[in-house]
Amino acid sequence: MALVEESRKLLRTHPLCQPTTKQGWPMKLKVSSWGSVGWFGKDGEYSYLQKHPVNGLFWPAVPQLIKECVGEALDIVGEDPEMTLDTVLLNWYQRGDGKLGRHQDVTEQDQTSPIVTISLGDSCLFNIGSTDYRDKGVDVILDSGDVVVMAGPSRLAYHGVTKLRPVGNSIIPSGGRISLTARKVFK
Ligand code: MD3
Ligand code: FE
Repeated sequence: MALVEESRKLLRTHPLCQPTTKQGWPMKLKVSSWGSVGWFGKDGEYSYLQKHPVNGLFWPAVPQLIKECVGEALDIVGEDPEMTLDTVLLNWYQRGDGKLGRHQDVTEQDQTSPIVTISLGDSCLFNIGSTDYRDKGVDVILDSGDVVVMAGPSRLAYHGVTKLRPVGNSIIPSGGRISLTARKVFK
């Protein structure tokens, strides 16, 4: 699958790194990015870095294929398909223990533009609630090829990746899940 090929190409120059939570615990996923900035967590804070946290290289430009997929998704739901993609975060979830605790996406300066995510590889159980953290939310299965657009009030909803579903998938035969999340970070 071409998006997996693009991901593998990114990781040859910009290898996966494991972020830490604000409390300093290693997160159960690894990340890399395309774009002018890339999300990372270290030293007790979450931020957008201009360079890879280990090798210091600037992030590569967002591939045309990803721009096209994201633009088409935005167009389908009636959002601006020309939205600037300041970053595309690649999250890697290992089969077995990959997960992401419940959180709101608030590292961005622009917290009103939509967020678009493409899921690849293993399916996962995803939970989405509301802007009230006490809301238990609903569980949704995200399968390979699913594209989610978080626009309007859902943009600030609490969400998380509960667990992977360890069943064979043909595009990442060794198992695991990749999510590609496109964002406009700057206003
Ligand atoms: C709901 N990623 O990177 S994707 C993240 O599957 C993140 O890798 C998850 O949460 C993943 O921050 C979830 C779907 C998604 C992305 C952004 C959202 C759901 C969202 C923003 C607001 C609400
Ligand atoms: Fe998130």
